[in-house]
Amino acid sequence: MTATRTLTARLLDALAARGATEIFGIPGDFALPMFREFERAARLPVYTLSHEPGVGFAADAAARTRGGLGVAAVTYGAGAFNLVNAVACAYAERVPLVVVSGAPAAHEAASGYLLHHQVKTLDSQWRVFEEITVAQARLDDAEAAPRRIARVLDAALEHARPVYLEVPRDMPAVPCAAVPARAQRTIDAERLAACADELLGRLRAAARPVLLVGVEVRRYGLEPQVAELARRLAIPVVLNLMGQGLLAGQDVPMAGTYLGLAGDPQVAALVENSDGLLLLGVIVSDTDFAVSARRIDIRHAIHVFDGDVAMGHHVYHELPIAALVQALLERVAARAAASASGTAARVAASATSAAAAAGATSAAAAEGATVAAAAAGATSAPGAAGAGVATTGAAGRTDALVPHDVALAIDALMHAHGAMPLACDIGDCLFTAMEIRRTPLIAPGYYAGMGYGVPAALGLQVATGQRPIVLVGDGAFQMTGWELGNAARCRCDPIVVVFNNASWEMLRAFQPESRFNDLGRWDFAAMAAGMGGDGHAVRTRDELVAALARAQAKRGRFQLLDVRLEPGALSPTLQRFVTAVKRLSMPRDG
Ligand code: TPW
Ligand code: MG
Repeated sequence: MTATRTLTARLLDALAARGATEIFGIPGDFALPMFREFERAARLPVYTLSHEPGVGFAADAAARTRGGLGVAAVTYGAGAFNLVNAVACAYAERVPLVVVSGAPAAHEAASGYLLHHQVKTLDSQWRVFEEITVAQARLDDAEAAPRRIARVLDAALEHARPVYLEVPRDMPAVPCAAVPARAQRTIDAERLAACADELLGRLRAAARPVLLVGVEVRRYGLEPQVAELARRLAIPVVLNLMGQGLLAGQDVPMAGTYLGLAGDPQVAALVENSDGLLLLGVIVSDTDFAVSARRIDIRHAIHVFDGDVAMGHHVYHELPIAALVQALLERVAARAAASASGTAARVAASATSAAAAAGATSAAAAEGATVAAAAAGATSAPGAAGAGVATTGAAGRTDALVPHDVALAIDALMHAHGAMPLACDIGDCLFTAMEIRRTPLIAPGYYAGMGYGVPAALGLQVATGQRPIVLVGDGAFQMTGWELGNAARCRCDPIVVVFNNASWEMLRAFQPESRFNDLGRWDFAAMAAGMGGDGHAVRTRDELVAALARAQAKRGRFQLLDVRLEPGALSPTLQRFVTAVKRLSMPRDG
């Protein structure tokens, strides 16, 4: 019945055509007609959660992990404003999240009354979202709707950023024509060729080239291509905090994660001493780059980001990263095939010198070495991680659990049972995640908003079918942990590891004298049953290992490990991070 398809059905078709596989949402009276049409159309399943921040984080995680659009549907005012922080995070971290908000109908707007949920003017909400989205449309005209929907959804994918659609409540069921398919952008072939040639020229001229792979590579679905490019270039490959987990499924030698002074010194030397640093889709933020011992000379760096390619003082505008990677692959492959002394071989030769300059044995030798091993100053390969749980212990340490034990135990679990994706919150759990060996990870590593982990895990599992491990602090769990009560309805059974230190420990680390960072000791293990899961209180390393194994074996209910940590026990990575930040950004305090 194509002729009578509604505006909502057309919107759902367009979302599905651009990769969306579900909607997360919470209705309200301005959104009820839209949600009714969601149900009638039965085009994409709707997962309702408890609080709009959770809706936003779940939809964001669905987009991050599956690729394509994530969709968050909310009501006007109270619902949409509750979503603002999650959309801001998606904007900052480049996630194509579609906000679909109900809204008053045109005749209501003309009534002269103040409408409930209205803040200042009826457009206040629009203006707030204008600041944190790259395209907006109000679907108040059935004839214009298909074009507007296409423009907005295509912008989300093109920029990998959130967009905003407002659906007045008299519109969801009106008949509507189909939304045009995604338009292919034309790219200036000459500019692309010039850029790719110049980029390779700079890499070839560098004695110590390094490839730092960033989140855009994931957002544009380029991990296989970039992995192939990295293999052909044969230069050291590193990630940063925000990009942790990238290329996890790819067969690429990885030198490690760049965290400035907080991370592996060899990786830091590699990046900071590079005279040909290719920042491919990297969000260059203070989290990793400001805690460096040596300022990175950005004039020597090549920064591919947000549609632009900057090399020194030279910028190529409007070159999508996908096209650039393709152009590079074409060039490197052709020359490598044509001559043994082509680009790949020459770049490979310089890679060896880069590694030597940095004091590393070779990029290839770093392959397989875990971040955990690097952080612990150990040399164990992943295969030894299991043994590490039982035997690793800092000198003089008691049996009390420390965050790094969680990293070791998760390494061991994955070694025994295969990789699982991580959904991580902000707090020491994120720094501890850097000590876990390569596995896919989602976390707001740059925006750094708390409350992401648990709802993101639901989004991840709904969108991909994979069972995640959540790493979350007690403070962050207090914000959004209750969304676990929706896990069963969403057919999700994450393993949730709560770093329960009765503290906002990361804040305490920066300012130890303040008592306001004390939290009560909440019994999260006891709460799990009330939300439809199983809770396990964990106090020793043996209990941790046993509880993880039990949790892994039990499917169908979420498993919560309430890991009781002593306040003051930090991961080695957070310890170094705090020292570095204090040294660099608060020199007078230190
Ligand atoms: C939405 C500021 C950054 S880290 C932190 C706060 C309050 C403490 C985290 O406590 P938690 O983890 O979860 O117990 P841990 O390991 O430090 O003990 N509000 C938001 N986001 C941020 N980042 C803050 C406040 C913050
Ligand atoms: Mg805490």
